[in-house]
Amino acid sequence: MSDLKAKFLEVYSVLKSELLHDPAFDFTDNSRQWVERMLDYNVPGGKLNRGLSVIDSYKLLKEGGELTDDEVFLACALGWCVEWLQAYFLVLDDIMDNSHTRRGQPCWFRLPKVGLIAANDGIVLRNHIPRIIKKHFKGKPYYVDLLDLFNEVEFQTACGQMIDLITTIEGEKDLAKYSIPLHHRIVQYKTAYYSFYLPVACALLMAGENLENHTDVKIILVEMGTYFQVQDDYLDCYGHPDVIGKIGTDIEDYKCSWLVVKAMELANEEQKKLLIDNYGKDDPACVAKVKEIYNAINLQGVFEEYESKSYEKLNNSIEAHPSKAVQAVLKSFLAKIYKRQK
Ligand code: GPP
Ligand code: MG
Ligand code: MG
Ligand code: MG
Repeated sequence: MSDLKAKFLEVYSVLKSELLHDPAFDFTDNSRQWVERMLDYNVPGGKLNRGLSVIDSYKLLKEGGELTDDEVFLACALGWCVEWLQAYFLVLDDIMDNSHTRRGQPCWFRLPKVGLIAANDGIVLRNHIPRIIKKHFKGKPYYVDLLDLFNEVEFQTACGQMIDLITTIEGEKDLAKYSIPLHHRIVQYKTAYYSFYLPVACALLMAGENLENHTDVKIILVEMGTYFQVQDDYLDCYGHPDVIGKIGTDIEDYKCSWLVVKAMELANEEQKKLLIDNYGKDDPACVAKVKEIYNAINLQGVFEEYESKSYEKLNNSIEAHPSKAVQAVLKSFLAKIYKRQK
């Protein structure tokens, strides 16, 4: 494990312990144990890319100067706020998507003792973020901007999740309405802002920057986030559950996935009809039929081409950016996700 990751995990324990002794609530042993178990199950078990990116980005923005212990702690705390946000979204997303596993274990709501208590746990996770920020950032000149950033990004994500869900409404199922512009709109909001823009925006605020001066960075990060969610859609079908830690449900859920949009573009009339008849059914035979068509039109090859084109395009946008420090932040991000398998 890298030193940075070890340090990051150390800060998790500090934040957890503070939350478990939050004076605003009169914890009993039982309720404290519940929160601790809920946090350990849902917060630290992922790749931690989003959280670690806050620290990486902050370092790069400081252009090589050593960070003080205090700066490292604060960057880690903000990184954890992003991970807490992610945990909150995933706990609720898994209920909404009727998923089975996450990060190699049953989804939290699938545990017999948990069930729909998970919905409230999601709310608790969400409320931990302003508590962490208040404890460690109140009094900083960027405190209000930080709270505002998290609120803004959460709102955009919730709206993205809403359109992801309402496009699948039973009775209005029409694959012909699934298009690249619709897909782009969904993934920009549901994934890109919180996964890509938010960590860098946190680092920019910590570095004393005004976010209004960085809309060019935001545009590139949102494009990168779109590419990341196309990979997620691809891995939902073609990733190995043991590697990605989750079992795909997009076909069953009638999701406006990049794969089905491309499939509808490339399929012949007969294949289109088969897609229409089999997509969105919770039946392994129907799912297998959809995957058969995906293979027949070589969607994997189409994805690989999309992947290298996106990489090239993003790289060009990054190299056109005037700041070398910002370029370094964006390049390190892109390198982390290019051709990812999980
Ligand atoms: C990813 O979609 C999007 C989210 C996790 C945002 C959820 C937002 C909420 C407001 C709950 P996905 O369903 O494709 O992710 P995964 O494949 O990991 O389930
Ligand atoms: Mg979802
Ligand atoms: Mg999901
Ligand atoms: Mg997915």
